[in-house]
Amino acid sequence: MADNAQGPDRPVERVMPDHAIARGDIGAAARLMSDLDDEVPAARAQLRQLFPLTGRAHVIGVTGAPGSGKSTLVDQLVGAFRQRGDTVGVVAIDPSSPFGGGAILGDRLRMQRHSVDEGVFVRSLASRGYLGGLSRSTGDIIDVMDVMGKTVIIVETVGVGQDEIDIMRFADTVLVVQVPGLGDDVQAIKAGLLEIASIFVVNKSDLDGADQVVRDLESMLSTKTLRPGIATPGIVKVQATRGRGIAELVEAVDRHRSDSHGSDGMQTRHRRLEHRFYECLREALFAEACRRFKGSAAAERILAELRDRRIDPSSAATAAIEQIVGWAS
Ligand SMILES: Nc1nc2c(ncn2[C@@H]2O[C@H](COP(=O)(O)OP(=O)(O)OP(=O)(O)O)[C@@H](O)[C@H]2O)c(=O)[nH]1
Ligand SMILES: [Mg+2]
Repeated sequence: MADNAQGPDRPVERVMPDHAIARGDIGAAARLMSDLDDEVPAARAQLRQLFPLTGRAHVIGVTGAPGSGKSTLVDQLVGAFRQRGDTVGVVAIDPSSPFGGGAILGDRLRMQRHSVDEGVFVRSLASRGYLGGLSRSTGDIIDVMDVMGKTVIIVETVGVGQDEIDIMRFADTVLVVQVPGLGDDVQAIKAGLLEIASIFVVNKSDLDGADQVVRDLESMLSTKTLRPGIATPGIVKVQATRGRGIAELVEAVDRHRSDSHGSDGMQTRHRRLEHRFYECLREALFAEACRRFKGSAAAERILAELRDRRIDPSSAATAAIEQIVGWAS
């Protein structure tokens, strides 16, 4: 934790709010998370105040196909990080279970060996119904855990869809879990996953075909041209059920972590923050534009022209913008 406190994201002159959550009040942290979920306005204001306390934790994203062993792996990682003195937050995102049953219950059971450990805080999030708000709630929870002083935060999410890729934008290190026996295709090679993977974890190495998965990944990585400045992802073979390969994986995470504290990593962190800013800006601008436009005389006129097909939607939008902010484009 000591080295985190001096991390590159923390200029010394930053004013640090004193807050119960930062002093270790777990109940206050849990309450803030629920209030953020329920969109209690005071909760957002509180998080705003706490923002200077964020940016210290190392955030690890874990993604991969359903059943690839992500939760088993996370459980092992929690054990390994705790053993060497890290404090750990876990965010488990479950896309399928409608009532917080199913997989989440499974995760809870698996995590039970850590449940009496004050150094571990687990929060499950059912993604059903969030419709795109998922990455914001995940970001909120990560921020609160960061304020709690967790030195490592692990986010588990199923490898499907855009949401998952967005969520991975919060992670400093992204583990993409692969397993043998899911067909010929290397499962990761959905567009985007290669771009976000820091380390490929080949799990279930006790099953036939694990070495083939490693070879497939190696050959894929050797032919793929990565964006400049992006390191080639490492590959680590593990058997999560028995903890085999976990020490090597932790080493690989550490290596990636120290690399990512260099100037490239700093840039990535800054880019991520800017990305969050632009997301907020887009939402706020759109809401403000609609507020000004709807019901105005200009809106009546522009929408009537659109309905008569005298102008197309894109020109109507440009005309609306001119009205709203006086821009011409
Ligand atoms: N043979 C073998 N089975 C494993 C290994 N790791 C996990 N499993 C099993 O794979 C199954 C799924 O494990 P989970 O950890 O729940 O997988 P998950 O990716 O979290 O699953 P979802 O969250 O539902 O997507 C369980 O039955 C595990 O015991 C492994 O290394 N070898
Ligand atoms: Mg799971």
